[in-house]
Amino acid sequence: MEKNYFILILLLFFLSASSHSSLIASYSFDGNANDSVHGLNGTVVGATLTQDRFGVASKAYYFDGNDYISLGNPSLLNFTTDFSITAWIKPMTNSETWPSVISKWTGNTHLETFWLGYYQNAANYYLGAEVTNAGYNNYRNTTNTTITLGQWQQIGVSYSASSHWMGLYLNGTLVEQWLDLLGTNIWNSSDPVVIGGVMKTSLNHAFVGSIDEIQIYDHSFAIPEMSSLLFLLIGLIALWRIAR
Ligand SMILES: [Ca+2]
Ligand SMILES: [Ca+2]
Repeated sequence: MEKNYFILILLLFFLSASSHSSLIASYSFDGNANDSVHGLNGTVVGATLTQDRFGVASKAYYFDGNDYISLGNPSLLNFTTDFSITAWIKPMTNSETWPSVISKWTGNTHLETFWLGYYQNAANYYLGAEVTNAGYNNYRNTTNTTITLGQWQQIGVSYSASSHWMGLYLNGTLVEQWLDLLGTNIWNSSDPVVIGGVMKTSLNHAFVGSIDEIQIYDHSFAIPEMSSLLFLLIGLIALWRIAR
């Protein structure tokens, strides 16, 4: 009886663990803008190959303020509930208030389906992200954590519709999070996902600097990991009880 219970718990744990290994697209930018997961290859418009964070040539892209890489509008990137994005960036001096690392426009004025970038206020550079749900625009930026110009750093955003949660990450650490996002399903559009700006009728919020290693997931980081840990804990307790 206890053995069957333990096997069930192990099964649930592995199902839970496997359900959030859903990397949708990965761009190493090692010589091109191809996606190694689903072939959602980017179209490079003006961006040029540059050194990555290890100083290796032609393994990242540089954007000079009017460049972008379009991923088009593949259905795999039409997120409805949860998503996460990470990217390495080396931002440079930019007169734009909200330089955009990756985004998708809703087709309506200031509303982005999703957006990851930073906010410049005086000489401070706050990490920022946005998700627009039907009827509700959710923009957040960090208030304590800042990013640094002229230096490589990894940034990330993770969003869960069911938890109304969004978290911002810097160098692998969750630095600020919110549990008060409004609305449920993401307001999607037929506009393209763009790296290095927001494509409206023309390029807006252009990024200046280098971008590398973009990874896009169709799940939220925090919530599934918590449930996996819970299953792992229950599994370990079951194992302990059997061993006793
Ligand atoms: Ca690279
Ligand atoms: Ca250019």
